[in-house]
Amino acid sequence: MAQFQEVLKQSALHPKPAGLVLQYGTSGFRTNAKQLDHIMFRMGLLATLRSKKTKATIGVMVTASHNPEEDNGVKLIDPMGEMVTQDWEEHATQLANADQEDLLTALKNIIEKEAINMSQEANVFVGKDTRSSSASLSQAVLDGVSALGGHSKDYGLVTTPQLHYMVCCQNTQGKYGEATVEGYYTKFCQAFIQLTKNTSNRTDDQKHLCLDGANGIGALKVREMESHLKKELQISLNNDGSKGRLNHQCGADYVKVQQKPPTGIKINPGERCCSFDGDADRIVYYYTDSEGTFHLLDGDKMATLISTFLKELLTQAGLDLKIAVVQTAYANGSSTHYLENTMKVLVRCTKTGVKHLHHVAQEFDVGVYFEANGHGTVLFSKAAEEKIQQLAEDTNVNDKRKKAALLLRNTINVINQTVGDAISDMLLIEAILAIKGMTIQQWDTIYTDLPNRQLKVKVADRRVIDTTDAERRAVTPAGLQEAIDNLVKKYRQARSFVRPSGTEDVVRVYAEADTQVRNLFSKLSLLLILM
Ligand code: 16G
Ligand code: ZN
Repeated sequence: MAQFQEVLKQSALHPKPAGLVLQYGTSGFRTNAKQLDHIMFRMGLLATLRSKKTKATIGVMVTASHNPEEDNGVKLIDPMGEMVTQDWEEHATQLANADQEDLLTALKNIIEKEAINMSQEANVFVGKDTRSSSASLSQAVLDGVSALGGHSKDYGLVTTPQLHYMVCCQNTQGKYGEATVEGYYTKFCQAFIQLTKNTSNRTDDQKHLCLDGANGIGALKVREMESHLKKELQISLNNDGSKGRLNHQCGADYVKVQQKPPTGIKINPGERCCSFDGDADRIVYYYTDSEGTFHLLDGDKMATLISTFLKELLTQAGLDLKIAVVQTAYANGSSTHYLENTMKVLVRCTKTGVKHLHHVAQEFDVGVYFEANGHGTVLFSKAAEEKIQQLAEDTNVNDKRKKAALLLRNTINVINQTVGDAISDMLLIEAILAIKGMTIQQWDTIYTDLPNRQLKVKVADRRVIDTTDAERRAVTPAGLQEAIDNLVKKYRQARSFVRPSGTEDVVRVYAEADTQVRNLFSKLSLLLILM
């Protein structure tokens, strides 16, 4: 077929370096940008096939998130704006690793296996972050799409969650919003303004937020969005990309891992600050107190604030909807304890990686999911949205219930339900703090984090560690979990686990305990070295 001839011709312009093997990991392909040209072309091909298969628009995002500038990566987005399904991750890995001369065979295998009708039309949305390599790499994706005769729309510079949003809008015929950057700002900012409009005692201090844009795409997009906020949120933007390097000593990942503010930003004591990561799908909040001590409010603190707010509104609205919080093993034990025992909210734990959390959150009427690292959102079931909508329109309910229903409706509209979104999460958190008249310090004292430590260990083969129970227990190598258990039980409120990383060739070690965490951690490290 002529189509395949074109693929062959075009693929010669995007050759695969011999011997290079890459895997579609937790967040797609990610490595040094120099190794990715052929991957991008092939993901253009694969997205086209996925579009034909699903008869819907598919997204391809070129980004390496919080990785250093010299890296890049690519992820596929499914029709409803969610991560591509697991079977297709396997197709992605196969296609990526086929030798140049076997590319057509690999492609045809997928077509056959998935019974794809090649005459079906295909549409692919493409977006990219601000890395210098992103321009040519996203062009390679576009080349891949056109080689298979697909139609593409290049959104250029967008955040990862913005591209997820576009895909969802497109495939729901605009019901979720308009599939443009302008449509995105309008939807989320309008909802924010509605939510904050009756918070008359909100002071100027509460309207002011200090933001670290990680010198990335998020900073650019916040600038574009600002006028839509009509001064209801005044953002002082740092690390806007005009001087510093992407993610260098700044951004959500740096702040979370280092447990300190980004370098070079002047923060006044008590000032409310937040950091985005390099593609703006993660956010963390923080402040320093009058003694100069740094306080981090991570994904767990956000999940707690948001779920508490939603639970209160559901109760006021008299709606019997099932709400749950989904966390990973990295969630601080204090947050889980608070949610389960004080808030009486159902908590579920899943494996690391957004797709796992998203999937479990879909099981509930209202599913709040957050990774401790600041990636998270809230999902509302269709039935829940309908009940809230009905109540908001009902003229026969009392003021209290009506008010709660209206707040819930606007809360739904300020949330990007397709994926964790730093911009949308920021607007949601800011709205909740405004409505509750709460300072960041008050939010921080809802519960106190247990001291915790994280470490990565280089081992010969990280796959020797196999885990179960949402990565909280090691099954192999034999004796490891037992040794950890024996250590942990000597400390109060202690918990520890090891798991192989899904993004780096290392094993990650986590431990939390009361004041003795340092002691526990050094013993754990010793244990792993000896294993
Ligand atoms: C990826 C995941 C993130 C997870 C991290 C864990 C997505 C979009 N991102 O960045 O959710 O926390 O991997 O990395 O799923 P690790 O396996 O190396 O600890
Ligand atoms: Zn990211």
